[in-house]
Amino acid sequence: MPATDRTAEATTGTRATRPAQKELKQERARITRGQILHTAAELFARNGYPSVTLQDVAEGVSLTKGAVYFHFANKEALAVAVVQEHYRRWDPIVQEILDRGLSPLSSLFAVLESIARAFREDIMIQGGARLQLERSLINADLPTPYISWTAAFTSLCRAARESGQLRPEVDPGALARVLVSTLFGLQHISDVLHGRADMMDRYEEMRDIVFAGLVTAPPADA
Ligand code: LUB
Repeated sequence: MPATDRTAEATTGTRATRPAQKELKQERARITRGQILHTAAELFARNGYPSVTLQDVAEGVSLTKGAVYFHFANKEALAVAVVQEHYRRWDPIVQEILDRGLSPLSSLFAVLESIARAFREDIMIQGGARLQLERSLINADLPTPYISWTAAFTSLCRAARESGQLRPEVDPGALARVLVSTLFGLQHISDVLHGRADMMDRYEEMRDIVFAGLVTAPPADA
């Protein structure tokens, strides 16, 4: 038992400490689960789903296999959790950008740039993306890829067109699909060829080329 628990008991020694101890225990379990997930994401990102074992994950977090099983029933469950966490990571990133109150086109560019940066820097994003590539090898229901970004980009493109920042003939859904395809492709190719070192350069060149013929004028608030 860690010192914190013993201390709490020694200090008060009453039933009143029980809820606090329970919270502490839950908090420790939450932290352990997060560590397992982080290590699993690293291993999946680096080695791919088929070659990772629960034993590798346990060793990576210095836990027994049993301790890992307490949190995740099997490797499939671990893969599902990494992919779910991949998608959860986007919500605060997008929210922070929308909260800036930029014009739609500037918001869209900021979101695209944040996605490229997250693919370069965030191991959970990287692990989740590799698992999605390997989804046919994973015997579990993973969230359907690409659809949530396609929907989000469609809204932003439509707003940018309606506010006159994109040419009126731009089809928001078509542009959204092109953006998801190119972002997907550029993060993958940057990973394979350059270990993601050139990700932001590839993003900027994609943005400049894709939008060159579509914007009515560069956003004044970028
Ligand atoms: C993105 C990947 C990798 C699309 O699901 C998704 O939306 C994606 C895999 O899960 O790229 C790029 C915005």
